[in-house]
Amino acid sequence: MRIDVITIFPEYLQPLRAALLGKAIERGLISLDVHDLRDWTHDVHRAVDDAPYGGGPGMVMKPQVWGEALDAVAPRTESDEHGTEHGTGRRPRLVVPTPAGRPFTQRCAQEYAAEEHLIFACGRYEGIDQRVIDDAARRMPVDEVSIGDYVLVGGEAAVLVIVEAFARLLPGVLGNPSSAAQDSFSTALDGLLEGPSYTRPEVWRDLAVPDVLLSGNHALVDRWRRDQALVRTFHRRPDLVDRLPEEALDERDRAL
Ligand code: 6GU
Repeated sequence: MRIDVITIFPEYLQPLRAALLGKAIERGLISLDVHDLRDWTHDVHRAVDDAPYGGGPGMVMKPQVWGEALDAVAPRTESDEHGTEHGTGRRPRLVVPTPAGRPFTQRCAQEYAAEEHLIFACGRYEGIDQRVIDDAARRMPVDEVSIGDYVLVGGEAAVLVIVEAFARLLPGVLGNPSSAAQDSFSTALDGLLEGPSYTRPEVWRDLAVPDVLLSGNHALVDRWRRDQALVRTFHRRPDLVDRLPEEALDERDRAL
């Protein structure tokens, strides 16, 4: 998979080259290019922002600079100019992190893991001139996404989060692929939160591991884990329980 990130703080994306993702890059599973937005400015000040039309606080990122940057990173194709059918090459998807975006979820992570080429456009200040997004949407799929109900200074930290979320789903990135299959929000868990985990020793600071986990009875262990997932989700994320499809709960679940 190819990943491009456009930002005014390229050094902020360095953590993507560390640890698990760094390994995936070294092994050629992911190619990562981080671009400095200011490379596409033409003035001595290398300005990327300007005052908002209509007034108000903050600055807005200029469309001309972003337009050139996106043209360079996602070159226009024949079909963009002539409206002809696309060849075999799939269009990249443009992802714009913004607190005003649609919620980024595990489902989005799964969708991104199936893409060939993702481009991340990191905005700062009050955001990017909307025409940049509208223009890009004329030739590629564009997602404006938020990673939660809080405001960050810029999209960079969100890109770290989003890339980490989908990259671990790529074949060969995780050492043990079944760990992703059993995650919180996974289909195996019906979208519930994962329950607690334990390892040795059996008793630690007076706290014992639940007996059932030592029983060797796999059916009982599975049932217990399911109960724990339900109880935890009910307490911490009642919204997730409400959204469960009727058939996701068996009689035993409903009794809890
Ligand atoms: Cl994706 N970007 C910014 N700047 N702030 C956010 C966010 C994204 N998600 C939540 N807050």
